Amino acid sequence: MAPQIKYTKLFIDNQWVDAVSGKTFDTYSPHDGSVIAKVAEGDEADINLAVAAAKRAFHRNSEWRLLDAAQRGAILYKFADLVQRDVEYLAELESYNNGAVLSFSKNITQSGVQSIRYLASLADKIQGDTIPLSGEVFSYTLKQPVGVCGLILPWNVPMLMFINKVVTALAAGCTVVVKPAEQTPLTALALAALLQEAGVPAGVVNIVNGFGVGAGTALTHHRDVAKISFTGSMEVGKLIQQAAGATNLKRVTLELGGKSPLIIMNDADLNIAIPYAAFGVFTHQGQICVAASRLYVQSDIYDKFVQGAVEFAKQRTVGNPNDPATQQGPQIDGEMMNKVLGYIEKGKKEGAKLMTGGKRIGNSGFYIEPTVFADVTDDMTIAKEEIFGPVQSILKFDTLEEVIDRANATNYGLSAGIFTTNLNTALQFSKHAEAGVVWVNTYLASGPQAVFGGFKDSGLGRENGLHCVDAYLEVKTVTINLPKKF
Ligand code: TXE
Repeated sequence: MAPQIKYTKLFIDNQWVDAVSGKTFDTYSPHDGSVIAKVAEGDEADINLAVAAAKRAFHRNSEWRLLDAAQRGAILYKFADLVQRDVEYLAELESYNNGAVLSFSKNITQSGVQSIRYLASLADKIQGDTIPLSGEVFSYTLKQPVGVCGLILPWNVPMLMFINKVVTALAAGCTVVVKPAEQTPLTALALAALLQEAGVPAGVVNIVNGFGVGAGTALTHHRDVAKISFTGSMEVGKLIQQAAGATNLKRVTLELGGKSPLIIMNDADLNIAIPYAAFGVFTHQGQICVAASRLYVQSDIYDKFVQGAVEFAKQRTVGNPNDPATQQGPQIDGEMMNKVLGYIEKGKKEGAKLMTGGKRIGNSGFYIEPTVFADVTDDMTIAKEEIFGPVQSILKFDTLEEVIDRANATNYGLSAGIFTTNLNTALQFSKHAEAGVVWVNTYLASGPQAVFGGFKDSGLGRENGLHCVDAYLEVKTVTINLPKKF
């Protein structure tokens, strides 16, 4: 049974409101392409109202600003309890709107609860330093919330992205305007209702659904927005940095795409390397920024590995994300499905060997067969561009030296992995991989405690980890004249 959709309006100043224009847009089920709700479509006028509410809520005398840091944390812990209470419903709603397999959504929602608790715990640990300045002065630093933050979300893991960005910003003491992805507005709205129930004061969290050009651009160009945190495509990330530069030098955190290399050495244990390599690229239909989309296999084991990878891909069950037996659901929408199918065609045309898959499944919903290409070379489009689909591209290499250079020969730098039983090889690769995250004999292992973010064009700044609130803080040095040094 489809989960109930309770919220479809904009959430501004703790009120559910229609868009100023009165416009709505359709949101769809990726399973069959049907319209599941009409959602209020915000644009510049609504962003202006939301930013004004967030600015009021950030005033030095506001209820939010006057809370003790520990009280801020307590509200966020309450939010975690409410997400835990509704974990089944939220996971179902997420799957309904973005096509993620239900078991995946359940895991993600549950880890979201863990993330909220971790981030909530940081609220009362924000502290400055005392500074040994020369002369008869006393000097110290204050760390203060940066102000109103614009948080722009993607559609692939909308709830976890909401939690990571919103709870970090709130732990720091900021107020926020969230622009969910146009494909997946529903869980952000459900989470906003839970934040209100947890006791977050009016105006601290505002949600404006809408499109990138419109709501998104209004937010990134608004002078009263002090910071933008964005997860999405590299192209839009660069536009956001430009908007920040063209307006008020907003602080910017960007988590962009990847073209992550996974290296399989001759000495790897193939019983774990083959399943992990598949898990790394096929999880969530390949729609994850750290997807292991360039799989480099050393020459001695290449043929055996390709055979194993193909068998593995063929066994994957694709179908309705709500069916517990399903391992792979649909792509998010028709546009993304066609983009992935276009990459598959390019792979064939440019000479990669299609070993299995390659086609759309049925003509309802946006399903694609788990696809494996062998004999891929570095110059092919499928080895260079982010596909964001269930496509495993296997490349051959001979030496560690060679593969480190080839793995790093990309503008992306989000993640990398290696399977080897040689410690020295693992350490060498981990040191030289140009990536913000490196996995050894595992893949996708993560959590709120682990710093996350990219080198090069994969992003700017970091999320998660003990210091993640720093990205939402300004540091102020205060120096006081002392009549006598002591
Ligand atoms: O991303 P967009 P799309 C990658 C992946 C995918 C590609 C395109 O390769 O195939 O990006 O996906 C908002 N100003 N990733 O088109 O457009 C938009 O409304 C301000 C990687 O969905 O970047 C949405 O809320 N905002 C990725 C968000 O940006 C703008 C996750 C992301 O949309 C805007 C998703 C603008 N000019 C896609 N234009 C990851 N890093 O995990 C759009 N938006």
